[in-house]
Amino acid sequence: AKETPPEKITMKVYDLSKVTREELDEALKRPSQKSSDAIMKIITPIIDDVRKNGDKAVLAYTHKFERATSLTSPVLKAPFPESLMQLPAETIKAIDVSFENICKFHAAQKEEKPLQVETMPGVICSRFSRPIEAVGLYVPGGTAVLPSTALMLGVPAMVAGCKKIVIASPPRSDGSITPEIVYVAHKVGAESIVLAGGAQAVAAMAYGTESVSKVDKILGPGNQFVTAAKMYVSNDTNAGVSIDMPAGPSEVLVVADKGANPAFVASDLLSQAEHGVDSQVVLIAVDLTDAELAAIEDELHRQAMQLPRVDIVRGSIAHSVTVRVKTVDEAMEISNKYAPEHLILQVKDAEKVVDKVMNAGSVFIGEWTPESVGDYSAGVNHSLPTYGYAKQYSGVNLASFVKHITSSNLTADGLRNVGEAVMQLAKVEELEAHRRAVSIRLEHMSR
Ligand code: HSO
Ligand code: ZN
Repeated sequence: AKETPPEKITMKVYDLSKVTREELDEALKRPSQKSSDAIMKIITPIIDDVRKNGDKAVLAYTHKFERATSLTSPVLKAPFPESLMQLPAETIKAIDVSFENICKFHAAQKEEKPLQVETMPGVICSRFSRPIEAVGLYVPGGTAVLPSTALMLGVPAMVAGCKKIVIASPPRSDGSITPEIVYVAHKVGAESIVLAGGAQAVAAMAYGTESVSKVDKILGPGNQFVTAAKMYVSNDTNAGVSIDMPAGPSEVLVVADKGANPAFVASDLLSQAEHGVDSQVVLIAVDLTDAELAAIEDELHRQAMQLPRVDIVRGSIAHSVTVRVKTVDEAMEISNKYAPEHLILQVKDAEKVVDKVMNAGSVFIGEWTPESVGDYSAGVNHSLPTYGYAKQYSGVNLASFVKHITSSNLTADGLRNVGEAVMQLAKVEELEAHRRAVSIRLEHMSR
């Protein structure tokens, strides 16, 4: 019997000159997320339980959700035994190379010296940074092991000088943690690994338990439960914890013109599509003929069929789109409105097009720069704003692990120079003690 050929894996095509703005907006909508009310109802009791019952509760959830029933402690403290990081030499080498590059790029983000400005003679304002003391880094489990995420969060935390680095990641059902993650934890000098995932891991780090250290900030991607839990704890003043940014499914937007190699374009689209069924990939085809677009579509199908994760790809490609435009300017207008997590420019003079990028998490320039180099090893961070949040958020960077403190330092002359303005505004606000804090000093000087 003849097998029916598999259904062609292909993206829906829109032509900018033939659709209305509304139709285009609708086509480029991110796949909708489950209602946050439903998620909140699930995570709130878990968070409460962990806050009240500490380790016991964390363990119980790990036994239940990860089926890791053999686990007797939710935490692995440093120093981590060598036996837990046995890895092939080529994996060690790959992690080491990536570690070095991420180190270099993030170390370069350090401010050399405090910023200092004399706003008026004798009025000196400064700004300096200090590391956040304790950080919690969430490394998702799920359909793929992600040691690269441990690197992307751990290395900048280490470079920033955070004293306590706690890594949380769901264990495998035998209770163990992937050796790659343990090796990265060891390299960045993590204090501990919390063997838990989901809302329970977030809660344990936000409030602390008998064995999990409480942290000041929680960073890292995760599913909707993790994201909702991060939102919840960051809103709880009793936790006193902040988060990096809201996280959603991963996405890429590729701008390709006639010169782009169809096989390269397809491979970039697929490397994002294989992350999860909820991932979204967008192709903006600049002035391509029907035949040129067909070449990309054929490549996409051909390469997809060879992927072990073809089923996931089918899911994500199902809600992914191609938009045909005439010019790079049109392409960039769409891209800036979409605000992609990753933007790949496979166009002529790609470097020049970067000037037109207004909203994007990270940009990959030219045909020799696939997104995967940034995902792993180039040195840039892969923890980036998704879901359109690239309009207002930066990806994880050195600044994510520090806070800025300002200082003012006035001489007597400085106070003479600025005092009038201060006293007048204090008067307007009817805050007499404020006014006097200046006048008392000015009088003292003239005595
Ligand atoms: N593209 C993902 C990061 C990743 N890729 C991890 C492979 N492993 C989100 O930026
Ligand atoms: Zn990726």
